[in-house]
Amino acid sequence: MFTHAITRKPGANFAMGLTMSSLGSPDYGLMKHQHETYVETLRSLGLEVIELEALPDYPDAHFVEDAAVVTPRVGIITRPGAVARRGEEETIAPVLAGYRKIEQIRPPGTLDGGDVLAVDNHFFIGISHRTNREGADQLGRILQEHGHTWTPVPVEAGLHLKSGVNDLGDETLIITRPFADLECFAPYRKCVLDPDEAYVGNTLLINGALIMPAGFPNTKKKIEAMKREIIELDVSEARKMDGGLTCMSLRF
Ligand code: CIR
Repeated sequence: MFTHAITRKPGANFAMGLTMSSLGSPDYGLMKHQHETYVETLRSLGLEVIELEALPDYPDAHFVEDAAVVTPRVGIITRPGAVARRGEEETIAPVLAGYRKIEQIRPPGTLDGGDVLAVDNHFFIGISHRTNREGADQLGRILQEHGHTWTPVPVEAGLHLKSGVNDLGDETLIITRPFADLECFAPYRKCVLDPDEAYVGNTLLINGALIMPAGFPNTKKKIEAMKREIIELDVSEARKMDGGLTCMSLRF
């Protein structure tokens, strides 16, 4: 059960952040509104939300998920793979220190929290353009010291591991086809995404309720069959900046 979340308000310059998407330029007013709705949704699911102020020097800083990994036993401050984002993590450390013993990823390791998927006590760590093998190994060692297990996963497409695979509960994953074919995910049941709905791979499970991006009817139908509570949120503006539902909070 999650009881807390850390979020950060998007800054007025959030459109200056990194993006590979070609969905057009995002709108600040709409982003603010969508982010507020997101925070309200987390609160409505019983979480105490610690909302941090925007960081003008870091236009991607509202994607707080990348700055830390939190387990029931430990909080790990990352070392973001994108140089432009390095420094965001230092602002999360003092906040998380109020809730968890803190560990840290050190150079030459790089790691983005978006590459870390927890399924119960097991952690899948993506090796991507942002997370290198050294960063994954460091995180793996820390997790093991705290009684968790882990597996490295190659991320060949998309920004992060969690851009394409997330936990739906009951040993079921929502997953894109390339990830579904990997041996490490063989033990799980799978909701495999149609290629044109791959963005729903970034779906967020909070205490049994599933928050999914709005506008993906085929996947919604598949998930409805699982009898989950579904909350659809419009995250169009975060998507234009390569972000989504998991990226905008740290849950613990
Ligand atoms: C970036 O490229 O770093 C941001 N524009 C998007 C980060 C998304 N974070 C995530 O998926 N965990």
